[in-house]
Amino acid sequence: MSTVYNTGDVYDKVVSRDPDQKEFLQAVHEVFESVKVVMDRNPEYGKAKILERIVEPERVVSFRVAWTDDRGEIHVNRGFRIQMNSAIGPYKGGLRFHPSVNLSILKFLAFEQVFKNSLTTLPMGGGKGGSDFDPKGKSDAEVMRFCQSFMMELHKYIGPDTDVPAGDIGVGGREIGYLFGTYKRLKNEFSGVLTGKSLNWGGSLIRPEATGYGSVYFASEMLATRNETLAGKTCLVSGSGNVSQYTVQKLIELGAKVVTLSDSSGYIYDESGITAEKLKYVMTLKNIKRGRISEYSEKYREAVFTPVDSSKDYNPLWDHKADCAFPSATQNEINGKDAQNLLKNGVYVVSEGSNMPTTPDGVDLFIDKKILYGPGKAANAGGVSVSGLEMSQNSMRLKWSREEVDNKLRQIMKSIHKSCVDASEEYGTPGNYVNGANIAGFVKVADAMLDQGLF
Ligand code: NDP
Ligand code: 2IT
Repeated sequence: MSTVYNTGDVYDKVVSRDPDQKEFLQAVHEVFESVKVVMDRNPEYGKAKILERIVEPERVVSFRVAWTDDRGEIHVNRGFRIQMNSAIGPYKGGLRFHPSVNLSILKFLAFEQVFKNSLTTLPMGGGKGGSDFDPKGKSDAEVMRFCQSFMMELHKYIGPDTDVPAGDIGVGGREIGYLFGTYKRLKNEFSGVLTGKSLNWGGSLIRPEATGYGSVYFASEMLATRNETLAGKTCLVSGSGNVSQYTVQKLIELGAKVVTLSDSSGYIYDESGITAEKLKYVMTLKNIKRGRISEYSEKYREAVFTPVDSSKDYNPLWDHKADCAFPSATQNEINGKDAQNLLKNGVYVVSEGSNMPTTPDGVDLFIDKKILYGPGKAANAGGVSVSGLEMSQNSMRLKWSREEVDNKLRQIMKSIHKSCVDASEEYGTPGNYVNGANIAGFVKVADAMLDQGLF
């Protein structure tokens, strides 16, 4: 079939506009590679310049966040909100507080979010925001003052039918509480403007668990295509925050054995397996004491802690015998060498809890070897899905039970899995969940953009 539209030219233009935004370019490149065939089959998308429009945020807000620490010293951080695409619903996506936050990272996350949210079956557009503020080592009062200052500006741009932020790295229940309290005061309105709220003031049951549980449900769906389950499988999990904790919880429940966890200082390897009791310790350590994962091996002597060694070109966490890997920390945490190590060690299931954790050479290896590889925008969509369900409950002013929300989450993950499988088959690359997720997510948004005229 002749190419009626040159995706490569559009990509080159994106590069020439923002040559330094490497994470954003990485995310765009992968989606463009997948949807080339869709552009070939649907000339109307090319004519409407869907790709040129979809890479350009509808709006980018950047603002100063000034706040005082407990000693009265003034600090200035940067705040952002990327309102990427509202074709199928209000902008929706998390806020990340981490010193590495910049426009490239937030644009990549917002871009991924557009396709992820489209896959969820719920009416949500894509957005992302955050700050280069580092919550580590800050007191609750400092975090509160920062969140108040951040929302003083952000509130002008969001709303329950406009843009609904939630958590991401460095933003959990505590931060959502401070942000919500400030929004409520500024607008004199109690609404579903944020998700991830606490249970007694508008939050949904299962939202804290949703990303981790969803990533495990996605892995189960992939394994079911080979008539297998997670029972008895050995699993590597990275990170030790929200996503990792509930990934481990669900894996234990399903009879799998988890042997690793990490944070930015290093990782623990516990060959005997992380039990429910050990996980409870990790939750207290991380969520209440805000300690380091190295403390795990001080408490449980059977575990070995390995500090980060930046002179190594691979992460030893991914170099252990296992069946499954659940990267759940951050972007580009599995490079080509790590991917090789995973394959060498027998890993044949990778379900991405974090966003874009695998570098492009790693992705290519997983696809070449035909392992069960679930990319983040499909595998970690459970979090935003239950955020969508939180929005529904807020609008209806009622509350669903734990079972109801968990069943809906399972159904959504099943449906995302099916969409990926169907799209990958329809477009000639069966079993390739990367193409499946990108294509299925893209087509729905592209069609909505066509319907709504030029914007
Ligand atoms: P948390 O802040 O709860 O935990 C993040 C974990 O990852 C911590 O253990 C942290 O270690 C580690 N980490 C963060 N940055 C780095 C880094 N640069 N190098 C090494 N380790 C790092 O965040 P979440 O669990 O919410 O998010 C984890 C991932 O999941 C992110 O990629 C996020 O985008 C993605 N995600 C989250 C969703 C959610 O609902 N929360 C939904 C979908 C995806 P340390 O404490 O030392 O910084
Ligand atoms: O990356 C993600 O999907 C999230 N951080 C969750 C977004 C949300 O709105 O719940």
